[in-house]
Amino acid sequence: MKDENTFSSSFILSFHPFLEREYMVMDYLVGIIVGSDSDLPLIQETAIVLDELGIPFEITIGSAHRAPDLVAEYASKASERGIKVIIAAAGGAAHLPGVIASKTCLPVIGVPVDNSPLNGVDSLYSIVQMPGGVPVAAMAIGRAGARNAGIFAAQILALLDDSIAQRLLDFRRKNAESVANKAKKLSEIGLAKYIEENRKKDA
Ligand code: AIR
Repeated sequence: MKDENTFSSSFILSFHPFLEREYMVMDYLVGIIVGSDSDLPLIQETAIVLDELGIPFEITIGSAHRAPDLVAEYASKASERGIKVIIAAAGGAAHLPGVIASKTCLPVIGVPVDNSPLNGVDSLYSIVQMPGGVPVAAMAIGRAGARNAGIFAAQILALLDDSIAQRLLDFRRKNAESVANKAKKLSEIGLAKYIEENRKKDA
């Protein structure tokens, strides 16, 4: 097993920073990389969904513009470290997923971060308009995209892993149950009360 020191110093985090669960470096199946630490609150959505689906992941910070060499090294070595899917999130001129895709044959999922004056439309265009030959799977802007990136990574991994496939089916079932429960509650308490209760929950 390679240890972290065979990689650029301090570039790989060996723990799950949000949920404080430890994973072995070679156990990681998904590599998450964000363009700035300011993207971490959004990408936490991805971390939470991957954790819910029982998929070990690493998370780190790079920048296609501020630290291009680190990003290139991360991308070119990810596969040999056992990573199967890379999720890259960036805002503004979000070239991170595309640059990573240019340095690896692993599937790359791009998440447009909605923190710019253009609210992530710039990031979406940067991610979605890849030239033919170097694909990136572009997710929706912001929170939905961050969540879907985790689910989409799991769907790729599930092709060769029955236990992940089963967890995805359970996840879908829970989603459907949650919608059905909401519909039931709405029919029981009515529109005004439902909205009022939701408002209280969000406050
Ligand atoms: N970014 C950083 N390097 C290249 C890009 N596109 C993005 C980050 C973040 C935004 O710039 O992904 O969303 C602002 O970064 P910061 O560090 O100024 O908060």
